Amino acid sequence: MQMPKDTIFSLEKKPLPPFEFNEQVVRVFDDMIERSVPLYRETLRRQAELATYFYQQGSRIYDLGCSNGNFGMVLLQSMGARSFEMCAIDNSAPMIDAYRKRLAPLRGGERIRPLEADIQKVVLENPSVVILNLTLQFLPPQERDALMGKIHSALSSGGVLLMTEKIIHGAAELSSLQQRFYYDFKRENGYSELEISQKREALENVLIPETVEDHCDRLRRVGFRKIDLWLKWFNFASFLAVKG
Ligand code: GEK
Repeated sequence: MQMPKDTIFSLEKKPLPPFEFNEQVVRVFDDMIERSVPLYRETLRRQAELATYFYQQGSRIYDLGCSNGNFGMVLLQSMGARSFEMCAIDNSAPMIDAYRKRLAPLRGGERIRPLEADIQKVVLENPSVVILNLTLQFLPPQERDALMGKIHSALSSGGVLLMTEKIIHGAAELSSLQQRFYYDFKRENGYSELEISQKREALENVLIPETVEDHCDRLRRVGFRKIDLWLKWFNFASFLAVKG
């Protein structure tokens, strides 16, 4: 099936509303994320392999900010016939609706349960794997420690947190260099100057990125000791953190 193309910011919008995960975004989400996040599919594929490796039988996987379920689809492939339980959470009703529709025809899809909820409020029950992809960045910075602390204390011993974030660099010059390569990447993927600048403006104060050091400091602060930055592309970083 042809994926609907993301043209949300192709015409000038005045005033420009802040970005939100509404029905319009959900309809074009796969095209948007693939053209906006470098190495998106590669990251999900390796995370699914890591999740399969770290998953402890009888425990749960949580995908926090699961959107329409792209991680879940790859996880089903990676797990094969193995039994597992995943709770996939997002507070956008149209995202969860799209996820449920996608799962319904899949054999073994009942191993995943999509849930419309706020990741800051849910109780995490017995997780050995937590996925947090491109979602912490949408929480107010002062509320991030609480979520990460909750994840660390809920994880079983030997459990893993897999997290991807858009980042900035602490040195202004290197931050601009990262931005430059990122906007080139978006141009290469067919986004116009207007689309790039309107999306940037719509995300201002909605998506607040931090540095790699900020993330590692927080991971340590909440109790993680084994931390790896396993993938980095200019202003995108994927971490894994194992609970000792
Ligand atoms: C992927 N992980 O495809 N509670 C629940 N969900 C939230 C909250 C919250 N407090 N805040 C934001 N979200 C996915 C991509 S997208 C990233 C994640 C992007 C949800 C929000 O509704 C959206 O679906 C998701 O977090 C962020 O790998 O599109 O840039």
